[in-house]
Amino acid sequence: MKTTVYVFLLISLSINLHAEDGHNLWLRNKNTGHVNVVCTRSSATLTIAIQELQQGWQGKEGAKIVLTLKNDKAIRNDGFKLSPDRIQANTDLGILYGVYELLRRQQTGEPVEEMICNPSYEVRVLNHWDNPDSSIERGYAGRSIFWRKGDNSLIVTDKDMALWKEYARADASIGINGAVLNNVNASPLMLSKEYLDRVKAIAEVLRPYGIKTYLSVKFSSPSLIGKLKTSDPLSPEVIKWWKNKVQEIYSMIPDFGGFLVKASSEGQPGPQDFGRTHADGANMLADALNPFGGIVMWRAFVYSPTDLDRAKQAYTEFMPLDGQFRDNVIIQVKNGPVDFQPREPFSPLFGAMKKTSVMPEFQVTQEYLGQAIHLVFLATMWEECLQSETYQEGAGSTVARCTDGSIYPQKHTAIAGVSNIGLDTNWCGHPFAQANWYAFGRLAWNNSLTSEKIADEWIKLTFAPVLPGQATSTLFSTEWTEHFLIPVRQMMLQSRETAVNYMMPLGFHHIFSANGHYGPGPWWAPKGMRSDWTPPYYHKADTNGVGFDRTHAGSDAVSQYHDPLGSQFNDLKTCPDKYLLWFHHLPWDYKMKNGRTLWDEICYHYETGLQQVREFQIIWDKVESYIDTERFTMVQSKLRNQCRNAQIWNDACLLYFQQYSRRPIPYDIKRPMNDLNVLMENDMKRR
Ligand code: GCV
Repeated sequence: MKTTVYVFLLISLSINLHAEDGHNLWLRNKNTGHVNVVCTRSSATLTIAIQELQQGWQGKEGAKIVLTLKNDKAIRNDGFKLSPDRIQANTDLGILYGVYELLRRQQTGEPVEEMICNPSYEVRVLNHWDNPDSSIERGYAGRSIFWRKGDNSLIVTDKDMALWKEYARADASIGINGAVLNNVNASPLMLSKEYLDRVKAIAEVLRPYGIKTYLSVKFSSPSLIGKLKTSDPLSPEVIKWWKNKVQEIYSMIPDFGGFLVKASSEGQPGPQDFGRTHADGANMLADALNPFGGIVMWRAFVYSPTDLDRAKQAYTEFMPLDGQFRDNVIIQVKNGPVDFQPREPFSPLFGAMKKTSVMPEFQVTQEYLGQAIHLVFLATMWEECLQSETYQEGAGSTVARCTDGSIYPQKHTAIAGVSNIGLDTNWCGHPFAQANWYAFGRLAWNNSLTSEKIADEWIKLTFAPVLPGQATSTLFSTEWTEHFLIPVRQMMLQSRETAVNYMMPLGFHHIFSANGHYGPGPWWAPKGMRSDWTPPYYHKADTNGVGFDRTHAGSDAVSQYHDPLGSQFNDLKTCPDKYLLWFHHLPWDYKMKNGRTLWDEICYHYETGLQQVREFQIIWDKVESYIDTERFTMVQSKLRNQCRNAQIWNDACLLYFQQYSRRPIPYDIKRPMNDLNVLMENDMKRR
């Protein structure tokens, strides 16, 4: 009998493993029955909430769900109270979030219990690095969904609106409530009337889903489009120009969220061009936005071409300004002190400023992590950052708690993710890159979620077979769990450490080739290039050793961390291996804690990374019968590509550093397959 049921299930599964192009993301599941929704209020958001319940209901047939808008002090912002037959919230959006939570629980087989669910951050925003010509900086999934190239590029079509609606729904389903529509390397065009008209149209589609629109602004806009002689933030005419511009925006988009600013960084204009500080610049914009409730997200990604350790610069520039920012300014800080590397210690700006609001910026797009080719699940990296102990107010002062208002009150709390979406049918290029969009939203909503839980949910929602009329959770058989869910989840959870192993183990960082940030280039240093844009600046390899000395005896970056952490990083005995070459310059024969030499340990890490991706191929091939051919072959082919690239990383780094270590690659490790001179020659053609 058991066998018959099993065979029947397998047959029905295979019938239903129809091709999926990934466009429906984690929102593939349909209702399996009817639900009676009772809601006495009406609004565009509540209409969506009711529709979602009806279209996705997988609970008891004919059950009744009451949606109640009632103030409750225990519910914060757009949080909600969930029980099996009721969703209560202070706002319409809270109701919608409650609906998505309820449906997710039904579809993933989690019980629906009495619970209050509040967001960790008030603002949970995606940063789209999209340009007006529709290209996307560091985008690997096609062109922009917001901006188009060519004639009539600003005309809003039905197709545009349909796509924006799908985007808004996906965001809302995971709790994202903001979208910065354009690149931080901002075009001044974005503030012109024509572009603002399109922003207005986008805002209207996103609004019912609770997504506020924000814009990145170019600091020199008053001169560039306002034709003023200066953009000095203290000049009365500049102040007036921004006030008028902000007023114009709010007259078109009453719930506009505010500005994101990259200033005095990587060639972008900023207050320092006029001898002013970041606080002068940010406050001027904040004052213009304040009457309308808007905020300024002012980025701390700043570094100048000096000899000073780049990892120290943001802290050095911003710490003296603590307490000088308006309370509607939030300093947006990348997770690490350099730049979204495969692994960095957390930025010391978290847990440093006590009188200034600070928000984390994560990169969802995989600029430095294999782009849309490598399978790398980033939740583990973000979890590592959020759970890092800063010791700001003693033990328990994690990055998460230092940014969500738990340690110091902040008027606004926020978190940003640099988006990985584009016009590709599956939105993200790689089917597994969708998991990073999903993970960002889930962590922004609840910064204490584990990567394992997020991966589990995402796999169930994204890959579970869809059988008409059958609740998804009933299909999680032991067979499916053991042979699909567990190995795929394990692969995802391992994948970031694997990438670190074959790219930059033991604290190596920024040893990418050229500006493409994909392959290895530890040698890359074209003549005349700023040294802090070249890998040798970061690895400092020579025949004596390797690594960046950031101890008290070196650049002293360790002093930017609170003790005991600063001392732990400073001391070789306590510095975690994963940050060794980030903080220390060591001889090649340095004895690791496990007894190996540093050189051997480096070699074993590269080898391990390479072998781990080869394992991923096997794991994936084994799950073939559980998923549709379209997504299976796409991932299979990308994994092949990832393996080839991991081999190149392995060969390039071992052969390049061997020139300095002058030691053999351990004999139990497979030999490189590529010649160093060929790899270098090809790479040096790039810029
Ligand atoms: C938007 C890195 C990227 C740049 C990016 C910059 C930033 O340097 O390579 O493309 O520019 O970060 O975050 O501003």
